[in-house]
Amino acid sequence: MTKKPLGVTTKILIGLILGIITGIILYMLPASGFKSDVIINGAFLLVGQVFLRAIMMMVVPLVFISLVNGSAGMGDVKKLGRIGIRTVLFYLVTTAVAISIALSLASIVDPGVGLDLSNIVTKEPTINEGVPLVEVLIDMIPRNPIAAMSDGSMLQIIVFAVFMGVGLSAMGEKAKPIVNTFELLNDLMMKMVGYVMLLAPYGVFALIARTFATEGFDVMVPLAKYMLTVIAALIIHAIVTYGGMLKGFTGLSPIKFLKNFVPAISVAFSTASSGATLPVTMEIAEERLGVSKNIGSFTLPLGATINMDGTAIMQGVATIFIAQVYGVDLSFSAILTVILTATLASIGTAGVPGVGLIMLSMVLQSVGLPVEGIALIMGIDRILDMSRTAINITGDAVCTLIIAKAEGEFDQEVFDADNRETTVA
Ligand code: DAS
Repeated sequence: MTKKPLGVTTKILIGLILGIITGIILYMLPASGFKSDVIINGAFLLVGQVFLRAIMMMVVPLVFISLVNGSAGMGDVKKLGRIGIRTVLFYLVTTAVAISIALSLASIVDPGVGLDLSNIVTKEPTINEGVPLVEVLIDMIPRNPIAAMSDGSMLQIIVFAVFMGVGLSAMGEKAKPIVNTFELLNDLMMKMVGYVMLLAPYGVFALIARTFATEGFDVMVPLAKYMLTVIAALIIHAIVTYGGMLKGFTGLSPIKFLKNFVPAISVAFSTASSGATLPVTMEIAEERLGVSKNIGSFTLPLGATINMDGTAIMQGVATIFIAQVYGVDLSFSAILTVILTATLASIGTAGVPGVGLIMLSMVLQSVGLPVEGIALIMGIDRILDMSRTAINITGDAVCTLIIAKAEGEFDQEVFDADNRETTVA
């Protein structure tokens, strides 16, 4: 019997595991020109960045085309409005739950108590004054949709594409040629994403191996309690909140969801970017989770931008950690302010590496904590960024699945299918 070739999903998982092992081995090997120049900053940098750019290249055209296609295909504006409100509500509530879990866990663990951080190498933190919510809402309307696309302003692209889709669906039969064209273009985008996915196993390996080979593990020791508290809160949120929501709202198996969603989680972990992972998240949602194109093309780009539960968790733990290091006792109203600020802060931030740490300065300022505290945790943030990005996109997919099922735009057969690989080439 001929051996079934390994599918892309399995290869990505192998790439992830081998990447971690290779990176740690390289980290332990003595420093040498060959190791750093040829392997880490040569081969791994090249393969990792080529893969990262290839998926980034797909984000704007895929989001624009799939959103026009999805909102035009939605049929009526009332349904679009209902789905929009449900989606935003789900995202905001899960983010508030996420940061509440983080604050509670951090208040029990006390990661910042009794720490001598004088030997931590501190870098200048990036200060984010934050943008008032009103300005964030106004800024969602693009002055120039082409400029929004060239800048990759996701919320502005979403607003313009949905508006265009609503116009197309209101035009009825007359717009059929344009709607058909967008349907074909959407299929083309998915085909191109499939080709890019062929690179994923190698790209994931190279990105992970390079990160682990260059990460300063010795700096992690004094911050181990902080890191473990963030990771524990991420895991609790994934199991309790997402697992509970999935089981409660849809009756679907969280384990089966996880098995279907592994490729997207692997790409999110290796790239530390929800935005870069978006093409993979959208393809997996449609081809392995059974979510209809119309729903996924609307809720996932929105989620990649405004839904960052993992980020909110880091911000919650970091706020308690920094307050404890500086000996500040946060009042209950300050804790509520942190929950509100971090939830709102996640709305306007694009899903790119390190954005959560920049937004943390806004959260700290809201409760009068010294922003310099960010410098204490910057050195070890990369590994946490990768982990929380994986949670960010998982939250997007769980909310999308719940809404798709509620709207009758879900294919149980696709979700239940076994041993299927995402279509490539
Ligand atoms: N890396 C961000 C993302 O892409 C998350 C973060 O920085 O907190 O979701």
